[in-house]
Amino acid sequence: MATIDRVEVLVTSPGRNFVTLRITTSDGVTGLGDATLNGRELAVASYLEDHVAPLLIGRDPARIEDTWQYLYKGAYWRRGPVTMTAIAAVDVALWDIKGKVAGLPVYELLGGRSRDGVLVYCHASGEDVAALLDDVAAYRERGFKAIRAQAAVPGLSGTYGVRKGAYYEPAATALPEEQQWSTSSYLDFAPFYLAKVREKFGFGLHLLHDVHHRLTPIEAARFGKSVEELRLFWMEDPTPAENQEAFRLIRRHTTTPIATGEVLSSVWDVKQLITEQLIDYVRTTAVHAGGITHLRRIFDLAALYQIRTGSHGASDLSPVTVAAAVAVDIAVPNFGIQEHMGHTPETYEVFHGTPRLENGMLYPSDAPGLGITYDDEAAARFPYEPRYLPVARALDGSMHDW
Ligand code: EZ4
Ligand code: CO
Repeated sequence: MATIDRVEVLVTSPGRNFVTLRITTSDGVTGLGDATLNGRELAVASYLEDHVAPLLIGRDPARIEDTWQYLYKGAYWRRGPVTMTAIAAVDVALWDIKGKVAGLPVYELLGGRSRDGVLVYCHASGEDVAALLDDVAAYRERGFKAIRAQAAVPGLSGTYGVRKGAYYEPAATALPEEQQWSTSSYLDFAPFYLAKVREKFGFGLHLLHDVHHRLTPIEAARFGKSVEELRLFWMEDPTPAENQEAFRLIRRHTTTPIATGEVLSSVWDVKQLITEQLIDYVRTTAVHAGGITHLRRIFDLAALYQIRTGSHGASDLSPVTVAAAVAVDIAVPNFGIQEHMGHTPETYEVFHGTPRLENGMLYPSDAPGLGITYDDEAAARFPYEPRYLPVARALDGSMHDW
């Protein structure tokens, strides 16, 4: 029996911070897992280094489920993003190893392809409506079939989701940037620009929008109702999802589909949303919700309730997570859509072999395992720097959800 011989926690910052777990077996097989928790990176690095690595040495790398249960039940303290991201990194690295040992891509181990490729949505944005429309046009030119639209709310400093340069990176400052928020300005403006997108491009593209946890249930209900005729693919995170029963109220008022779950870490965190059919798409990921093993458990529960998948895929999820996501997405029966922002050229200097993007679809690599390799020399050129996500304050100066 091969054993786990070496466990390394790799921290690098090629354009943004990434934490990666590398497990090496006694047979010399390596597996990679993403452990990046944006703005709280070193907490997960320490959890892995100080509390998980010593438990893995000497274990059988083939026993993925048992290792998952050992780390989950063994922690005693349940769930939470730091624990679930650490467990995820181990789980994904072990799936990578299992694929390499079998000589098969991970999606083959998950039952094989259910579809030819994975539909993705990209992020279009603009400082004003004209800039947003130009950005949507540019993404359509590049072949994207599904596009998320966000525009800067007039009069507010720093709206979520609006790109400044070539790449959108919200965690860009050494201390949290303070942004402004006004619910009434947003509710007046967002339906207006989403209508402009439909007016210009028609209904031949999937249109998405991220509310980013900013509204109360009744405000979210009003928003969903006001954009109903625009037939959004979804409105994302209309309210902070830790209040799962809040979605009952939104549901009573609107047929606009709802997606949520990017900040949630376990099946328990989405159980009510799924079993009461309060959402249409579940956005949990392989990195923040316990790896491939646990994500499949969530997606299988969702399938029983005709809820489809729509995993988070922002650029703070490393190319290892993109590969893990595509392996799951291509295999599960209830796939919906996959978020895809891509990464900077610096990031691709460190992570090689990311899934191929063509005509708005992602295709998994046919390499055994997940197909990602980590370039240590390149990584060493990009040392860790502290970076925080922004915070949002209402116009009276009080804290709001960012
Ligand atoms: O703000 O990943 O849908 N995507 C998102 C992201 C999140 C970031 C936070 O780290 O909401 O842009
Ligand atoms: Co989001």
